[in-house]
Amino acid sequence: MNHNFLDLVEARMPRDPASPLLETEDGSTWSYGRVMALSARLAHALAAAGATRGDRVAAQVEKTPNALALYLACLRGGFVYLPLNTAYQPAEVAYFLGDAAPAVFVCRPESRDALDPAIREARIRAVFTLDAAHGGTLIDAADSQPDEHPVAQAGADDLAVIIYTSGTTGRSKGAMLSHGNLSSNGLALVEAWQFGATDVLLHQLPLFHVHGLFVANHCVLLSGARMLFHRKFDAKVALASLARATVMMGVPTYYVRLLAEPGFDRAAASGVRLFISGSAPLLLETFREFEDRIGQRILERYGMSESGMITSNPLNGERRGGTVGSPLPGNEVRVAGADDRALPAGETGAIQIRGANVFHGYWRMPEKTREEFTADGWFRTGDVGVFDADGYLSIVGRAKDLIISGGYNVYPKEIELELDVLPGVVESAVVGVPHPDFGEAVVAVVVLAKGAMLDEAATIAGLRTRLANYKVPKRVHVVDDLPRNAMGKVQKAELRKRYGG
Ligand code: MLC
Ligand code: AMP
Repeated sequence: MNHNFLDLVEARMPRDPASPLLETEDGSTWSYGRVMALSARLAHALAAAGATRGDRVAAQVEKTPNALALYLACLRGGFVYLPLNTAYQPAEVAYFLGDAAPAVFVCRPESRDALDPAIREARIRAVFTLDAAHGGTLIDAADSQPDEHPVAQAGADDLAVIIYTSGTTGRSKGAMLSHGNLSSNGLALVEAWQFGATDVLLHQLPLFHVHGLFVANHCVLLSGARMLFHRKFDAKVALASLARATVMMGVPTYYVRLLAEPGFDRAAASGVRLFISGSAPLLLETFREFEDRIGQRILERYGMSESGMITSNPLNGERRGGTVGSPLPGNEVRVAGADDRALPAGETGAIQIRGANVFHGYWRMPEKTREEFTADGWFRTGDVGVFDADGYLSIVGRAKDLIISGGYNVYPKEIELELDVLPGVVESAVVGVPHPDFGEAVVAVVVLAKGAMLDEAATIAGLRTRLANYKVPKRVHVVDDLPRNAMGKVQKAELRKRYGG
């Protein structure tokens, strides 16, 4: 049996290759057959460029049907896909290329020059471009290739994708996901949310993280459905598109922005059977306002890069605001105490998970991987939660020092390391403060050497050249001292309180 995730997709795809898979904003339709044929040509082109089974293929490209086909091409060829956020700056990309050592790198034509030092340093064998339209050297290389390519044989544990997630030490870790991980989670979601061939998903999420790449695409691909495939989220475009959609997925910011549109009402949403939110906490306030205005409850679910989706509110039962529902099939969740033993409902503890969806460790970090699993094999999510008596899980905090801004994760340590090397900075602390649009916003607090000065705007501008835009602090405050507890640890809660206004 072939456990390649694409084999499962092909087995469940509509019989007629002319069936539509996606429609872009300019109205062009891509059928299943067209995307699959392109993925075959791309798989040939990647192999011709030297990629072999298990090699990494890294991509930092705009969201286009070509980018989706590139992902599928990697599955098809047995290559390991490594997607990168388009906001990453060259210094960040250099780390990923150095760490993952891909055989092939695909980038945007306009960033090719800026990335050249990183590409050379990582000694990448083949570099291609993909643009925001339908061109690029990768397409040129694929054009003359055959439309068919077998799906590479894969075991359930064979690596399919590496997703980098930032680390508490400041170094990003590559979460290794297997074909079995993708299949089990994809099937669980199709079942839980009852995706079918008549569904039309409004897909406005970016393609380089678990939410947009897996959750959204896989629900569609495994059910023969189709999607309105938009380059990015825009509330007005979303509002105008809802009449043609049956399901929408998004991070909470999407719903906050939709609710800010006066035209967003019951009539506008009447054709949509399901609104799904995840990647960051959905405020109870947003959940309630949505229900009042639209007459539907947003379905909130919980997941992470290391495991795909973990829990979900029910499609048919009661959707409870402020909770993320109960474990998805094939997936065990426990709330554990300091001794890694399950606590009863009502008690708060560390969320730990086990199941076919859980990843196979961090790329080339066996030590780090060991630390994140308990002795009895459960993965420590770093989230803190509590089950209620009916089995609904609420996430009440995070043991990891993490900020989630507009659905993107920001690890304070990474920003602090950048701040600490600036001239005149003695030390720094980065915290997340409540933000009406992004949920949380990144704010920095720094202590300067005696007599040193800091220009806030220039500091922010400097950080923008080193860090992805969503990681850059919205404000940099200068203080005489950072508040510390008796152990000398910086009291971030105190800083959040002080700068939360
Ligand atoms: C953009 N900006 C942000 C930001 N996104 N600031 C903080 N947090 C963010 N997330 C800033 C830019 O720096 C810029 O600042 C300004 O906003 C406009 O940039 P933009 O690119 O035009 O923004 P916009 O298109 O409005 O993007 C906002 C957004 C986007 C919310 C639509 O961030 C988004 O799509 N987020 C989704 C993230 C996601 O898919 N997460 C899933 C991870 S998977 P300036 O100063 O230059 O104007 C995961 C697992 C799971 O977590 O469970 O799903
Ligand atoms: P990532 O590393 O990008 O995969 O982000 C995973 C993290 O996002 C989880 O560990 C949670 O902290 C957070 N997260 C995802 N979904 C939710 C949700 N519905 N509510 C609260 N936090 C969430």
